[in-house]
Amino acid sequence: MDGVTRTVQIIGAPTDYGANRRGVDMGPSAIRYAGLADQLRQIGIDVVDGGDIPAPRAEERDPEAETLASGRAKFLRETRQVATRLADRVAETLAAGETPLVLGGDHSVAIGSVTGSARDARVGAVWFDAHGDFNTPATSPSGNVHGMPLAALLGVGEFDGVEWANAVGLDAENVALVGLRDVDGDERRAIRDSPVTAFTMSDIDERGIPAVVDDALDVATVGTDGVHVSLDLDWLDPREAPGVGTPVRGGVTYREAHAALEAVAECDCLRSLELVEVNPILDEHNETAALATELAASALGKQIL
Ligand code: Z70
Ligand code: MN
Ligand code: MN
Ligand code: MN
Repeated sequence: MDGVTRTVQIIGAPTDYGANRRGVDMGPSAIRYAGLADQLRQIGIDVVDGGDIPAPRAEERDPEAETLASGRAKFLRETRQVATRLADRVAETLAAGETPLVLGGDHSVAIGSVTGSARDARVGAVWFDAHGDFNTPATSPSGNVHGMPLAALLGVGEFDGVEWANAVGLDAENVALVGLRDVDGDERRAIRDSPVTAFTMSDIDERGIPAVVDDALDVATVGTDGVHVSLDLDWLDPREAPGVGTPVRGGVTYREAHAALEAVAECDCLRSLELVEVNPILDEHNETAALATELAASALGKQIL
């Protein structure tokens, strides 16, 4: 992107049915309110806010959808509907030469963002998250689809047919998870059996964030046309990011997070970006949304000097 002004298109995906707590559907509003568009304009990016894609609200859902879950995945029909719409929007945005910046919503929206990003190109993915997001309806302890998007995207497990979820241009060999510290039993086995590369918090402790993120970006760029970065705010320590549905102690610090996303900018490989799991109801003075905004600016090239 050197010398070319990047145009970023903001796409809100206000879902909460993939998560275990209400409120994450307000993430797009909170992140916009924190000044996302202005902060990106200040670093010379053209910003278009494409608004929110329609997402079924809790009150409009089939009240039985939770119990009629297929396998053990709640609201798969809603997930599929939103993923399909979002995939189209992301693919159209890329076709127009713009960079999609998706605001969740719970992490189930990633099924749409990645499917769209990997529709007409070979894409790698870097997944900054406390969780593996590698459960399937059969292995999930909760039935919440936000714990399953990577499995769905890689065609692992049975999701009422996978053709709608499976990202054509994404190979497991080009997926790197970074910052794992809360993984379920069967999920752990699935990650170990998969060609994905997983870096845990122990790896970060031992090697430091620059080396780990450099390796993750290598995994995601080998043989691909670009990288999708999925940032679950629960990746950070809950002291820095309290406004998330599933806080897990022992996450990365504010400075490690910035260093990681600055490395993404440095890589000059960012194709699409998403910020998910910000829950304003659980937040303190919108600080998690503000942090998401800052980290997006770092990923898109903001420098201190
Ligand atoms: C657990 C599950 C989860 C958040 C992913 C948790 C999943 N592994 N939680 N992201 N915030 O229910 O599958
Ligand atoms: Mn996640
Ligand atoms: Mn998570
Ligand atoms: Mn390298």
